[in-house]
Amino acid sequence: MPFNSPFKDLDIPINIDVWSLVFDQQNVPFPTSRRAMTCAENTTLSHTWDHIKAASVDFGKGMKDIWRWRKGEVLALYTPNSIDLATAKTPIVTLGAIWAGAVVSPANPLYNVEELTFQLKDSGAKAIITQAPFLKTAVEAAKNAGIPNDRIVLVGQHSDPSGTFKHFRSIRCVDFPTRFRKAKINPEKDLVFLVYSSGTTGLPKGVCLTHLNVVSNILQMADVDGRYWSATGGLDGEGDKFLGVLPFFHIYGLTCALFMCLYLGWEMFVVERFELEKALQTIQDQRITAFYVSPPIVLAFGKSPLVDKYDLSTLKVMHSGAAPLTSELTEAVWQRLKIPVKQGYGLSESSPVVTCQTVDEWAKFMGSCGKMMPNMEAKLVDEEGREVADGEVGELWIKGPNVFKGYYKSPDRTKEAFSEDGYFKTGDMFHIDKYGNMYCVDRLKELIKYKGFPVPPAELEGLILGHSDVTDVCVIGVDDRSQATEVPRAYVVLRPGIEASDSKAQEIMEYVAKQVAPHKKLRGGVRFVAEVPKSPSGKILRRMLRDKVKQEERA
Ligand code: 4UW
Repeated sequence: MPFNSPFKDLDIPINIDVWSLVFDQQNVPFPTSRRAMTCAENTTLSHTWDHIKAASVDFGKGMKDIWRWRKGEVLALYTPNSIDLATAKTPIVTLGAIWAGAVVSPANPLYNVEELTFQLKDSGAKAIITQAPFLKTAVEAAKNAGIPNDRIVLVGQHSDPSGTFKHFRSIRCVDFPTRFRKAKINPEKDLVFLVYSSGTTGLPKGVCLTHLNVVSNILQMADVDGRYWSATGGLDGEGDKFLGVLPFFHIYGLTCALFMCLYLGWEMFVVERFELEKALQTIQDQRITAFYVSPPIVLAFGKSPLVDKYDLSTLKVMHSGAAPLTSELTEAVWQRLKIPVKQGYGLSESSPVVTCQTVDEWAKFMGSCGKMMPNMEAKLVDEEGREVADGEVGELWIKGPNVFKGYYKSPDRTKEAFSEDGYFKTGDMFHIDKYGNMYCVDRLKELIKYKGFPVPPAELEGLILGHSDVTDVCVIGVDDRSQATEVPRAYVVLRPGIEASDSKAQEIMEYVAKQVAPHKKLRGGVRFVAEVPKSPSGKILRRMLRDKVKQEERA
């Protein structure tokens, strides 16, 4: 029998879009003129909730006026987190674009020209937002994708001295701004995000998330996790304070950090990227009470000697997700700092949260990813799609209002991703206990996760096959416990006559590094093999190789 969430179902409204959920709240239960987002490194740079709301409308009107923006057109974001005051900032741009009816497609700012070009072309983006340090790559990729220069827009402190590229500030409507209205959204049909994920087969594809998907997940998380926090009753009566380390170009950061904080009125201190000392300093100085992280950050808190130099006594909880977290690490942080680390699990395709531990139960069910979100239903199945017996491990299949409708312009991949009875096949292996706690034990699909960031093995294999000395290759993720992450490793078959040597391995690693974003480098190295395991139909049996490596490591 399929099982339901143990939480009480929520009444999720089907007629509200993401912008309205966040900003059109009746009787907002927190002071809106207070700081909502502050730059962790320079706290004089801060926005109130009221300002973010008003500035997002200004930007949305500018898009409609200057670009004649139409609902459903895609706006690409190619920038790290930013909130500097004098200029503008990804949260405002993101929310402004949503106000105007845009579909926002965030890209990792470390992508190179080819990677970004793929996303811009595939999504059909009509404009791109970036920052000065990323402009060169953005311009080349935009050119490849046919986006004109006047639709490449800068945010951040620097404008373009040549005047070729507009600054965010100039995308505003000066004459009669009242003539523009918020886009009319059908939350069940209209997309709010097109995020790129590797899915089960290894090549990136656009995940279509509707307004209803994202609204649902904000409300589901607000119900399960938000009930423990307060916008007003935390320390000093000010409310809880969050450290925003998750990137806003990933769905985990967008839904769980950006939208949740704005929706619930939590104050957030934003950092551009995670650096341990800066994070520790901010936690101490700003009296941070909670933050959402990925396992390598938990590792730093559990093991780094720097941690002892700071007063972290205000921190009430860390919430980890995006990759497996071991109980040893949770235990290490608890023994050392008495800070609970609870875990969540999710994927881009479910906007993203599927399960989440609560503050009450993290210690009792350590190692679990928690219970399923309200309004969700699931089953665990074997290779034939038959439900497994109670307590056994099976692939997790899910249904719920937060689960996406399909991959962008990919009916075949969409069909493969869903079962005939409408469940999305996550590609992750779970078991569930009698209380509804879910444990992620393995990954069936091909995806590799480096520090929470997806690395599609098929993409790396395609590149490596372009090396003239290589005849075959298989890329898998191997555990690097010292960093609490998987790292990609290539198993390479060399052309006859080419010697397998350390320098050849190095050469192949460098060959890949030159062509990919840094998180996709072959940090797990290159191993030479006589052949790559394949099925009779020629499909690479990555799982067989992974199991073999795991066995060797255990021996
Ligand atoms: N344990 C083992 C985990 C876990 C995991 C994710 O890049 P995507 O598509 O999406 C994400 C989403 C992260 C996330 C969602 C909800 C949540 O509460 C949370 O923590 C608070 C994090 O990363 O990658 C999806 C894939 O990442 C793996 C899994 O294989 C999944 O299919 N993954 N969380 N706790 N593996």
